[in-house]
Amino acid sequence: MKTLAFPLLAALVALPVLSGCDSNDDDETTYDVQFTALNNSGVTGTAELTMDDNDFTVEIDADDLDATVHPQHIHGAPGGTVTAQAVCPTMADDANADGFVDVLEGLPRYGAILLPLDDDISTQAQNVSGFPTGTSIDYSESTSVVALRSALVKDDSDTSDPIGTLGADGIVDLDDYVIVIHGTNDELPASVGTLPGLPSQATLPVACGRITRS
Ligand SMILES: [Cu+2]
Repeated sequence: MKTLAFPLLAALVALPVLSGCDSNDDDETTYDVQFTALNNSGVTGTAELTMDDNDFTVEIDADDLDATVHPQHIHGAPGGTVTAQAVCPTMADDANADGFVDVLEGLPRYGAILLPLDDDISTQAQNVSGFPTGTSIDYSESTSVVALRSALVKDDSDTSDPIGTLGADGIVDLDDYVIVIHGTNDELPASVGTLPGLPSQATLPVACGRITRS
């Protein structure tokens, strides 16, 4: 009993010291995003992403949105037509020349959804009611780096859906990915493309910004 108890006690004493070491922010990486309006939305905003040894945090501030739900994602999962860096689309990507760069026309530029920025960023599952709603976004969510890695670093189990992964050998470095904010109240012509089962108003990109390491 004595031999069993002593290592346990030693481990308990050592634990706070170890966790104290782990929580230092020496390895913190910060990324900045400057949003550009898309589809004449007038949306302005910025985002900051931070990653240290333990935690991953996303903060988004945006204004001049329409009063509706705003799905927002980190885009840029490799595969499909994105082979190197994700970029924000421009009006030059309006393939059918209807005056809108819709969510499908943007995909070749920004790639698949990597991470929905809803109320739980530890998983790729989308919780629509967890997306920001209204004319401004004041968003902050965190998760552990361990959870983020397990969500993203794996092979894509369904390459036909709009959500992609980093692959089993992938590295979580968000430099050169983008954040896209969607959702408008504008009346849109039927020519505006969308994802299966979703109205085009919900998916129309209204702002996009490149994630750039500070
Ligand atoms: Cu998106």
